[in-house]
Amino acid sequence: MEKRESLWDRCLHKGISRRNFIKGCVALTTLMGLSTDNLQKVVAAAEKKPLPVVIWIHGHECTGCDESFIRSASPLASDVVLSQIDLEYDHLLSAASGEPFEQHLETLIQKFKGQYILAVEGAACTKDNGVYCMSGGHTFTHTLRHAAENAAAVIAYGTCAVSGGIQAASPNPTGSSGVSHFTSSTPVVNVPGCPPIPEVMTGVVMHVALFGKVPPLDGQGRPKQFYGNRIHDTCYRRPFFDAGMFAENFDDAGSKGGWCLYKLGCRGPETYNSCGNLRWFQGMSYPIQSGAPCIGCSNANFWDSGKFSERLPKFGQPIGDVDKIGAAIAGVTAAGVVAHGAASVVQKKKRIAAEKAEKGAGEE
Ligand code: FSX
Ligand code: SF4
Ligand code: F3S
Repeated sequence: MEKRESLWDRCLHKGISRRNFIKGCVALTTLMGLSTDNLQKVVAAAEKKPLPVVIWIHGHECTGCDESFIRSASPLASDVVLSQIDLEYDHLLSAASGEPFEQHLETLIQKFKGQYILAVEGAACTKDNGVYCMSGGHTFTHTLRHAAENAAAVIAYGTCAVSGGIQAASPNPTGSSGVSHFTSSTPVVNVPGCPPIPEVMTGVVMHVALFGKVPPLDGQGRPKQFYGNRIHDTCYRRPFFDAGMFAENFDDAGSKGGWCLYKLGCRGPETYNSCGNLRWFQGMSYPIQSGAPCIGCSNANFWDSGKFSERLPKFGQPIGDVDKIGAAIAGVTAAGVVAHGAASVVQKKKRIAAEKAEKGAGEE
C-alpha cells in the first residue's frame, strides 16, 4: 500500500525547516483551541499521521462559504489546500471536470473508505426526489448519502449545510434542509455561519485529521471552542450596551460614535460564534465592527426572523427595557436588565464549570 505523506513529510519535501514546522504546529494547536500543553501531541501526530484526504461537495448555496475559506489568512488557504490536507475532490476548486472527475470521486470513496473527511457546503434539496440540485448526473442528495456513509466524519460547513439556510427560507420551494439527516451513523460537525469563519473550518479539519475524532461539540453539534460564546459576550461595543448607549439610526451620532447596535436589530445577544474574537481577513473586521448589526447568520432559520434592522420582541430573549439599562447599572431597579445580567452570570458559571469538567476528563 502506498505510503501517504504526513505534514512533516510534506515540510521536508518543500524544504521547510524544523523550526518553521514546530511554529506551524504551535499555530495549529491554538487554532484547534487546545492549550500549548498539547503541543507535543500535535507535533507527534503531525509527524506521523497521513495528511487527511478531504472530499468537498456543494449543494444548494451561494458559494460564499468557499469565498470565505479561500480568504483564510492564518493559515493561508493556499497552505491549507496545498500542504495541510489532501483536497482530492472539490466541486468548486478542482480544475478537473467531467466523467474522469466523477470517476475519481468514486475511486476515492472506495480507496479511503472510513478515512476521509467529507466537507459539505450548501443545503440538501429534497423536493421531487432532489431533482433541483444535480451534479455529475446524480442528485446532490444521492452523492451526499453515498459519500457520507463511507466518511470518517462529515463537516457541515455553513448555515445552509447545517440547517438549510436561505434555500430553506419560507416558502422553501425546493424542500431544502440541513445535511445531517443524510449521514446515518457518521459523526457530523456543524460549522454554521453565512459564511462561517474560515479558520474554524481549518481548525476542525485538522482536529479530525490529527486526533482521529471530532472536537468536543455542544448540544447542536458545533465545536465548543468556536461556538461557546455569544457575539454579545465578546463584542467590543458591549460597554455601550451596559451603559445604555444605543444607536437609534444608522446615521445618527451614536452610530458614528460606535455605540451599541441592539436597537438597530443586533442579534448578538442570542447568536453563538467567534466573530468578535477571530474576525475576518487577518482579524481585520466583522459585521459589528463595520457598523452593521449581527443578523444572527449562525442561527437556524435566521432568514425568516423578520427585518434584520429591527429589534422585535419575538426574536430570542428580549433584554428588558434597553432605555433603562444605564440607569440600572447606576443602581436603579430594572427587572429586565437584572434578569439579563443574572442569565449572563449563570451562563458564564456553567461554561467555566463545563470547561473544568472537560479538563478533568483529560481532553486530548
Ligand atoms: Fe449558505 Fe455557503 Fe451562506 Fe452562501 O456554501 S451559509 S448562502 S455564505 O455559500 O452555503
Ligand atoms: Fe454588540 Fe450587538 Fe451586544 Fe450591542 S447588542 S453589545 S452591538 S453584540
Ligand atoms: Fe454572522 Fe453575526 Fe458573526 S451576522 S458573521 S454571526 S457577527
